[in-house]
Amino acid sequence: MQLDISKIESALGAKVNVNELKKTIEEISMLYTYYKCAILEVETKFKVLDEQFSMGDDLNPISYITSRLKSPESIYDKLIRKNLSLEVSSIENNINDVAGVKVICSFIDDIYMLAKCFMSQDDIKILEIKDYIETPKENGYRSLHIIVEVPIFLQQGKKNMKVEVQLRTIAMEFWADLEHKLWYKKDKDNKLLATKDELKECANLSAMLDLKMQNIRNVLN
Ligand code: 0O2
Repeated sequence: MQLDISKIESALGAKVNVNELKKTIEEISMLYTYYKCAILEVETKFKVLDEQFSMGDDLNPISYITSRLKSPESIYDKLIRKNLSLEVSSIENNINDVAGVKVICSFIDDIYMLAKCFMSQDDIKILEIKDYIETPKENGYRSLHIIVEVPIFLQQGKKNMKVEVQLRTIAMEFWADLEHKLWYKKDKDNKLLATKDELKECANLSAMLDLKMQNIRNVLN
């Protein structure tokens, strides 16, 4: 990798140790590759479940799956916010959502059915479950978050990596996506607090839509 050291030094306003910098960059790139592999493992698990369920009378429980790797800026913001070490090892130890997989389901019941199947797989270690569907966040955010450790199999052996899986319905995703664009993590003027209430009202409306759809499904089935 070619580094423009003078540019980095002028941005930092200080001299840098080139060898140390190169080593850190290599370590971070390697870590990102591991997280990418972990995402592939988790995505495959959900795709397999989706295929299997689509063989019966039911439609596919999964609408679609997306994944993302947290940006280095966002990782370091979080480490700084939590007053944690900025060493590369601190990323692995302290940040649970570097690798994120989002599973968008048709119905609320599908979320819990898929989560149960996924969590019962014997190579998955569950680290934390946050059920923001049962207990929505104050702003109305709903989603089921499961933080797991999943093994990836490398040339030198097995390595366990953390992945945050978010399961939600299409309606929950619709709301979270727009709220992320409009409000989440943005400093808003107090004058705009009324829009916060309106966003919460929208979250409640979309939750009602989910319940109605689930009821219709229950009746038809
Ligand atoms: P981004 O930009 O999506 O990457 P913790 O990890 O427990 O220290 P954290 O990260 O707040 O604390 O955990 P939580 O509550 O499980 O949230 C993790 C992710 O869920 C967030 O990642 C968002 O993607 C999503 N999320 C949580 N709350 C909200 C919300 O109110 N609105 C929206 N739209 N998304 C939310 P990041 O890293 O915060 O953000």
